Amino acid sequence: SSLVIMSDSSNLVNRKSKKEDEENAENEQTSSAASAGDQSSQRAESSVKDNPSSSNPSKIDVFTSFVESVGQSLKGAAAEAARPSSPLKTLDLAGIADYIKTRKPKNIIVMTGAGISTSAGIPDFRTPGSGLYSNLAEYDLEDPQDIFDIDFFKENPEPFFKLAKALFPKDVKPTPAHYFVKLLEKKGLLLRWFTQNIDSLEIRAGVSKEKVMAAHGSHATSTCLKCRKKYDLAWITKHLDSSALVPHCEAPDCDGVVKPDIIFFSESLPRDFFVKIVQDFPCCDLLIVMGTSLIVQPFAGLVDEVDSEIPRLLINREPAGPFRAHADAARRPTIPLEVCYGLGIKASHRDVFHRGDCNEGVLELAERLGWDAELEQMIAAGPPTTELL
Ligand code: CNA
Repeated sequence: SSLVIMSDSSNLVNRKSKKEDEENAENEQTSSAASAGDQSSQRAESSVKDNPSSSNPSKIDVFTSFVESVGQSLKGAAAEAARPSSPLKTLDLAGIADYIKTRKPKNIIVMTGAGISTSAGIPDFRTPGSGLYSNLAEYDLEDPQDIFDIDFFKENPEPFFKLAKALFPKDVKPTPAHYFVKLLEKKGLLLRWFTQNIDSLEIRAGVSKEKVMAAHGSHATSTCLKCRKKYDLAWITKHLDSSALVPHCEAPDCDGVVKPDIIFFSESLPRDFFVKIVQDFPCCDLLIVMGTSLIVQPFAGLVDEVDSEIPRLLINREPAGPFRAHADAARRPTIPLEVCYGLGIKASHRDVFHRGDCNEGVLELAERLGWDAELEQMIAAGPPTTELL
């Protein structure tokens, strides 16, 4: 992936991995071979029709339909052979639980977004009504995304700091979904947790710092945009509580604006993020995605970095990214797979979309795995640390 800066894009559905392109190329070869077969059957048909010695049209029809049906069977068999067999018995949480129990993946990658923290009281961006983008009227912005745009921030930081009070609430607690990922780590199954969130709840849930890749930074520290002096969370929180809305640097003769170390649109992502992608994704043996609209790039594109045979699970209130195709195909169960392929709706053999709340989803998965008592114990015990990233 050559994407480096953070951006909001809605063309993810059209983004295809190299592997998928290769698969499609194979499918195209298969279908062109099949259509070559069609052409030869057409040639056979026309040569029979052109033959003046042919006196019985009904025999020609029988022969033509025979050739066509053979062509169709060959085409179907080729498509069947080209379709990889599923690593999952069923495309649901039961199938994922069975995969974990029987195939014993040890390099699980988890990808999360703001939806994993909404039950902790932190609004997400895009949920209609409660999401931050639905509640920006008071900020008088032309585009809601301006509030997280670095160039806009440099000119007018006030809207961001007004919103920061809602984004950085005090005393937030990790959710059951956060503890589920901690449980994966405890069981030695977590390779990495790639998060878009800036709330540090991954660390509060007790997950080791080296297991967490905070792709969009964290509000745990802040930096003066002028002299680069660093400030901690206590310092910025004190400012957010004070009447002076925009925090200014306290270094002598500086007075620069101090910005929390979260990545804004058009800013580069941490170098470590790209290092971790290259290190981790080729080894991933199960991808679990939760609480994200998979719109912000380059993060959203990571779902395509796992091998094409690796199962991918999305737990979310709505379908997102490549899981949309899966949800579409499920809604039209009467359409045969080949027709789905023809429409560009690629029914997946390894994607599971569980529509619903993240907490409810992980609790069901934990129950199916026989981990529910352990998970409930962790939730009841509460955050094991007050540490941040
Ligand atoms: P988003 O675009 O707002 O999408 C959130 C997704 O989660 C939506 O598809 C919702 O339907 C879904 N959702 C919301 N609540 C739940 C729930 N309880 N259970 C299941 N699904 C739910 O947010 P993304 O994370 O995709 O966008 C990336 C942005 C959001 C990143 O840059 C973040 O920094 C930013 N953000 C982070 C936080 C945080 O740190 N908690 C809060 C708000 C925004």
